[in-house]
Amino acid sequence: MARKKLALIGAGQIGGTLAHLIGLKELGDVTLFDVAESMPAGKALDLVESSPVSGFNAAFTGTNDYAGIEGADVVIVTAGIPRKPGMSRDDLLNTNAGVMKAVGESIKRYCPDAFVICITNPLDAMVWVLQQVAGLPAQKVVGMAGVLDSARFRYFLAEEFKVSVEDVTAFVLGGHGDSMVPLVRYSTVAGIPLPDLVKMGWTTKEKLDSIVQRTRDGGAEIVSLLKTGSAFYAPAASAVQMAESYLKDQRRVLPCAAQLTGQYGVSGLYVGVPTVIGAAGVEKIIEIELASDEKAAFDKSVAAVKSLCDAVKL
Ligand code: A3D
Repeated sequence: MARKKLALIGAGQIGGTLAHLIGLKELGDVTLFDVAESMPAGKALDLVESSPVSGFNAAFTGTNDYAGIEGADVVIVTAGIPRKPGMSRDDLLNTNAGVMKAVGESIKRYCPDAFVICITNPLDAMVWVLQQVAGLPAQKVVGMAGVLDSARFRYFLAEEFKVSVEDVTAFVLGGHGDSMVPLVRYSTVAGIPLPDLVKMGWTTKEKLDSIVQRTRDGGAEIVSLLKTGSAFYAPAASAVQMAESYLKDQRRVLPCAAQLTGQYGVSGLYVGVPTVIGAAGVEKIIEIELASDEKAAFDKSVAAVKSLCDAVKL
């Protein structure tokens, strides 16, 4: 069986880490695309030179030509610019929307059957632009944010309870930003919901509230420590989990930014919700019941996503 092909558009911090993880997991051959001259070729060569040591079989190519993504089975998009001093949020929004336009047109031209995962910020608006421009079915275009936000929530909870991260499940809904909605009621330790753990004396409501807030601020916490750039190891691992679920038809239940068609009372926008990712892409959007305070927080988050999309000028 021929190897699958994964195209990474943007070969920066996340792009390089994605390529390394994909190689180590032998998910397929990798093409790194970037506008920075020769840089993706340099990363590709460095990565393939690690393969004899790490013991994996995968081809890596780096290119500045979009034709290199031809026939890709999976495309992961991190291309874009970070906010620079003096730049407004709207400036960033429209600069990166322009990048998504070029990326989307190239996907449409070279690999219209691909499963596309967007990571570029502001995430919920960028994945929305990308899907429209590429013209791919919405179930083949998703945004990565929920897996990362949930992973942060899970790690903080595991630390609090002194249990393995593997035994903590957590859900974070809504847009990727200050208004994300970590769902305490649906988060568990080995199936025991967090409110029950408060009753059992394992933690307090105040401690859980501060963990929820730390989860919301998770991206900013890393940015302030790194001084330059933003998180890349955990974002890359999260997108690789989504790609793997698609390529291996694992049907993992993963929170992703998916296009809603009436679920949760929302239509046409991309918002973080629990999904099932399998060979057909987003095979199911899971609509869980929300309590009135959770619904209010979700609606506030959706309003923030909508205002970003309204500000996009293509
Ligand atoms: P960085 O290391 O700057 O990589 C971005 C790459 O995009 C650079 O190599 C650029 O040369 C390249 N680029 C710029 N313009 C274009 C273009 N027109 N076409 C192709 N490539 C281009 O950033 P990063 O890898 O750290 O982060 C990438 C993106 O992910 C940023 O938008 C971050 O804000 C975002 N991000 C999202 C999350 C989420 O959870 C959603 C988390 C972390 C980072």
